[in-house]
Amino acid sequence: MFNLAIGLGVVLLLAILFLIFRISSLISVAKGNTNKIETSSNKINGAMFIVFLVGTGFLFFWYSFKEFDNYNLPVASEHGSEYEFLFWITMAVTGVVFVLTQFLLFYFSWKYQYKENTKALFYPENNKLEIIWTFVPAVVLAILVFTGWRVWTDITAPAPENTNNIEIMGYQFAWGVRYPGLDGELGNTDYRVIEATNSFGIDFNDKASYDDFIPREMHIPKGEPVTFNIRARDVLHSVFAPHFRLKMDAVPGMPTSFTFTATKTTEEMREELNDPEFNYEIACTEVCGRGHYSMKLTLIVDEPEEYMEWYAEQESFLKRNPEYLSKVPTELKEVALLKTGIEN
Ligand SMILES: [Cu+2]
Repeated sequence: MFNLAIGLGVVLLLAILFLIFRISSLISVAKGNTNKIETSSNKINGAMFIVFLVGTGFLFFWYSFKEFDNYNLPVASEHGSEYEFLFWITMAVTGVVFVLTQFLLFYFSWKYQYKENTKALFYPENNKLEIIWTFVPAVVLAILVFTGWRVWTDITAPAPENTNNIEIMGYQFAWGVRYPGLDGELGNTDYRVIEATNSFGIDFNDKASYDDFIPREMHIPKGEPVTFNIRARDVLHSVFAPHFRLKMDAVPGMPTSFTFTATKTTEEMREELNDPEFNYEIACTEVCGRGHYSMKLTLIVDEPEEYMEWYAEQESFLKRNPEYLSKVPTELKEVALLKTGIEN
C-alpha cells in the first residue's frame, strides 16, 4: 500500500512537471518566441538530469547499505571464501567505474546543455586518449576474466571419489531430494515410469535403486564433499543456496552437478547469528511459473556422526512403498528384499 502511494506520487509529480513544461512552451508559441522554447526546454531537461543523478544516486547508496546484510550472507562453504574474494574485487572495480561514469553522464548533460552564444568545441581525435581508454579496460577485464576462470575451474573441478552424492530434482513447484542409500550409488531413473508416487521415475530394473531413499528433510554432513546431482522434471529451475555460494541451473534432459563442502553446521550458524530459528535454505532462481516463489527447501548441516545416524535411520523408497516390489524383475527380487530390509 505504502509502495503504491509512493509510485502514484512519483507519476503525479512527473505529470505535473510535464504539464508545466507544456504550458510554458505553449505560452511561448503564442507569444511567437521560438528561440525561447528551445532555451527553456533545454534548461528543464538539464535540471531533470541533475535531479535524476542525485535522486537515483541516493537510492543506490541507501539501498546498498540498508540491505547489505541480506546480500552478504555469512559464508558456510570451502569454496565460498575464494568466491567472495573475487566477487568483492569485481564489485569494487565495477562499482567505482559505475559511479564515475554515471556521474559524468548526467553532470555533463546538464553542464553542456544548449546555450545561446556558446559554440561547441570541435575536437576530432586524440590518439593518446584512445590508447589509454582501450588499454586500461582491456587489462583490467583480462585480469578479472582470468581470475574468474581460475576460480570457476576450481569450483567445478571433478568431484572427489569419496563425495556424498545426493540428487536434487526441480519440478513445478518444489524440490525433490533422493539419497543413494547404504550402497552409496544412486539408482537409474526413467522419465517414462514417473507416476504420482514414484515421482522421481526410479527405475526398478537397476539394483542400485532398491535402497535409495527420499527423506522428508534434507541433511548434509559438515566437512565432507557433497555433490548435488541436479535435474529438472518439467521446465528450467535453478538450485540456489546462498550461504554456500552455490548456484546451478536444473535443466530438463541435461543433468548438471555442483560439488562443495559445508564448513558450518546449522547449529554453529545459529550460534554465530544468535538466531535459534536460523535454517539454511535452497531457493529456485529461475522464474519457472506461477509457484516459483514457493520453491523453498530447508537444508540441515549436521556433524558427520549425526549425519551418519540420520542416514542409517532412513527407510528406502521401496520399503515405504512395497507395492513397487511388483516392478522389480523376478531374478532381482531377492536382492531387493535384502537391500531394503523387507521381511519376506
Ligand atoms: Cu523453479
